[in-house]
Amino acid sequence: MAGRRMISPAPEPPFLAACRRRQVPHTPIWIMRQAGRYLPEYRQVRSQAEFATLLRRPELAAEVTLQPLRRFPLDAAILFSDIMTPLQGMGVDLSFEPGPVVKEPIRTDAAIDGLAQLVPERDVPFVLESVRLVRAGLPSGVPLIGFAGGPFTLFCYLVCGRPSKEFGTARSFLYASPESAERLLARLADAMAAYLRAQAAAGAQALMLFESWAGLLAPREFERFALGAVRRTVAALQGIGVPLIYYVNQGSALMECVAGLDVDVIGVDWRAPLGVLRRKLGPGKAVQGNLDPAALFASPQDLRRHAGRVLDEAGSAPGHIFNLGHGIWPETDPDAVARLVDYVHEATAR
Ligand code: 1CP
Repeated sequence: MAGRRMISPAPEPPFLAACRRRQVPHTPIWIMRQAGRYLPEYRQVRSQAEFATLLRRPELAAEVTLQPLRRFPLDAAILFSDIMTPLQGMGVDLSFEPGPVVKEPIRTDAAIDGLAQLVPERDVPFVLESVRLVRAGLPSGVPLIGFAGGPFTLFCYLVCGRPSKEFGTARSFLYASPESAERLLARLADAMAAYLRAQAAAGAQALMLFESWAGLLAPREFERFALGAVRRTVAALQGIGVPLIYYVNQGSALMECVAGLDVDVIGVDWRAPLGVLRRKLGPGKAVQGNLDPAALFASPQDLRRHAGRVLDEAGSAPGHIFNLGHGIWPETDPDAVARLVDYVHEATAR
């Protein structure tokens, strides 16, 4: 047997194991918007380059993606990009001020049909190059999450043209021109499937859809428009071999609708306890969430208590990924993130 060694396969990273509802050595944690403005090192890079430039320069996008991983023992990285990036690849003229502003909002069939088909390798090669660079720089136990906007969330920005509290123009479009709305949503659904598939081919190890604004919809409109479109994306990704995560902000009233979606993980905001949401989702889904981002402003002792409550609510069944219920705020103290990550790891070590 001289010279021969048994090489046991590397253990599955806790984040991927939790996505698949397997046993984990500790509850994995990552933070929505973990690469961003609350980090001085991000602001440093950002002071040298516009946000739009960061997105298009793979070495900068990769650097910013890796920054939070150097500070905190997070269980996953998320690609630094924006949900609007692939729309630029489809010919949409937009700027970041800092939220996305679309020069000519899309409100007619002619404008919908004028959207170019997205061919990721041709139209957004810099995103795929960023994925490759990040993978090369990440330790093997820390998977990279690729992402796209949920079709309805992209629809909101395209129809309204800019950030909005209620996205009234987009929501009234659903009622005024439902067939046109479905047409635009189908275009977006297909484009995001192609975009996510290309990210996985470039090395992304999980894929997340950010449906930030579908929680504004009534249940029937959510089902018809938002879920209808995301089902189309998910159907086009079946068999892709990496876990799929569907995050729906303000979606606690929609969990029964979402339970039937063919994804591995449902991401949720903080407005309902995880235990209640898990019961509605059933045993076939892992959950990701759901600490209020505001809780990071609590004293260290209280932060542990709030995070502990999320862990208690998640329960002992496998399939919980700790996260905030929405993106971290720019005013957050990075030391609070460090304490949260350590606490979740210590409290759940098995
Ligand atoms: O000035 C700057 O630095 C730009 C601010 C910024 C950043 C840091 C924008 C503009 N986008 C991003 C990065 C970003 N956006 C990431 C990667 C960073 C990470 O997660 O660590 C991701 C995943 C997003 C996703 C995104 N963009 C979403 C979905 C998640 C969510 O928060 O709901 C949405 C809705 C957007 C649109 C967008 N882009 C930028 C802003 C400020 C916004 C929000 C606008 C609004 O409030 O409607």
